[in-house]
Amino acid sequence: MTAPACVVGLGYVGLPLAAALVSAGQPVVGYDVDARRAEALNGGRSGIEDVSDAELGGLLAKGLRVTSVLEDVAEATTYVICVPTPLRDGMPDLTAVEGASRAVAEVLAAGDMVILESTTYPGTTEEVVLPLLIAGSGLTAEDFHLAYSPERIDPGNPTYGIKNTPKVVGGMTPSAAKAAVAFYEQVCDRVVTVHSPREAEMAKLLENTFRHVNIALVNEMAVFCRQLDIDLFDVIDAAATKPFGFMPFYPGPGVGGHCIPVDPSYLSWRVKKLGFSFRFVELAQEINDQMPTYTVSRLADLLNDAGIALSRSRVLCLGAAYKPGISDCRESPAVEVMHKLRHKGATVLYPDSFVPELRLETEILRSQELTPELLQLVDAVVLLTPHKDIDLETVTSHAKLVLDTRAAVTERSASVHRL
Ligand code: SAJ
Repeated sequence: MTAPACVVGLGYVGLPLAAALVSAGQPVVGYDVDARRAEALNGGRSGIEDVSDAELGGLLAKGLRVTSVLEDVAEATTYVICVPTPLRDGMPDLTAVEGASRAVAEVLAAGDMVILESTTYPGTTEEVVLPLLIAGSGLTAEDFHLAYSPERIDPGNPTYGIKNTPKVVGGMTPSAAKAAVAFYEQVCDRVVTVHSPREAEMAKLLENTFRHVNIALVNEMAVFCRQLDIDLFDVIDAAATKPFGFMPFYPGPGVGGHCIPVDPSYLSWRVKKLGFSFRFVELAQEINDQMPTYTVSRLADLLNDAGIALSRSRVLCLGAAYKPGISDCRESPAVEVMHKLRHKGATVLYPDSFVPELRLETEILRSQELTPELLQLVDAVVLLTPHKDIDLETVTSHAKLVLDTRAAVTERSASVHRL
């Protein structure tokens, strides 16, 4: 009988990993500090879009159990830590990682393996996790394997999942790397070993900093291209015809989610501790952070051209989630734009079939049904998150004015304007 693996933290990273492992025949016991989360999962309620309730039911039938009682995971021999690493006051917050490491240390036994997946700054595995595991278990570093492997879950991605996304692994020792590779080869088609946990930690930060900086580049260009009367989306599509040496990124109303706006700050914080400033990240953050404001000012200009004051306008914001196809509103630029519009006195309505309701300060807004009547009622429509279920034809045929921040509308029209 294969000893179970324990996935610590059953969120958008841990649950898909647990699902892949169970489906591959690896018994899994999930550990989550939130007893209600454990109860919901054992009751077949996933709460994660990438794992349906039906799929969860199948996993439970195959023996998956989730617990918030530490002793229940003592028999595991591999512990994979998949807990959040947010920012607090602009600085890395490793509270969850430290808590998970202390918990695992209590049940860690000689010969076990611990793998950290949470995105974090280089050195965390060796300088934060390892000491906590040793202190809490009474073991030495030689008694167990420790590795880092960055999560590469892309919520809502229909093409790439755990199986076909290469997995990067860095072990504290060659034997730790070997054990981690064998573990992930159960569920990943390709596992890539790097020199140590530091290179693996840095690989993830490079991936997301690369996106962050390149999105900022086109965001900054969007502002001056507008002044030059140049359609930057057109320019990017033209540049993207070059089959080598270019990768398209597109401007937008801002950068949301819990990866791109957050991960690069983990790196810039660590670099600052060395006495350097990571200027690319700081500049990119500054540019991306001002895009919601730019979006509102662009709308104000368009309304003004139509003789309407923003402060007395009714604005329909299409899409609230931070990207299409998901319900996650964390750091969503669309929500930021709605906040700013309301602060300017505009009346804000929003349809988003993925987000039934939204708290904006003290008010709860409910998602509206996107109808021709609603489109005709408002002074402007801002297309922020183009979910596939938004009928753009209906929007462009009934709306007086559309600010399309994502160039989702391809047909040129006098009433449709781009960022
Ligand atoms: N965005 C732009 N312009 C772009 C691309 C994105 O404004 O050209 C905005 C999006 O609208 C969104 C934010 O940036 O608000 C983040 O979008 P994202 O496509 O990067 O999606 P995320 O945040 O889900 O990022 C995840 C990351 N995956 C992991 O960290 C494991 C990232 O590494 C992936 O590259 C990304 O998915 C992906 O490729 O979809």
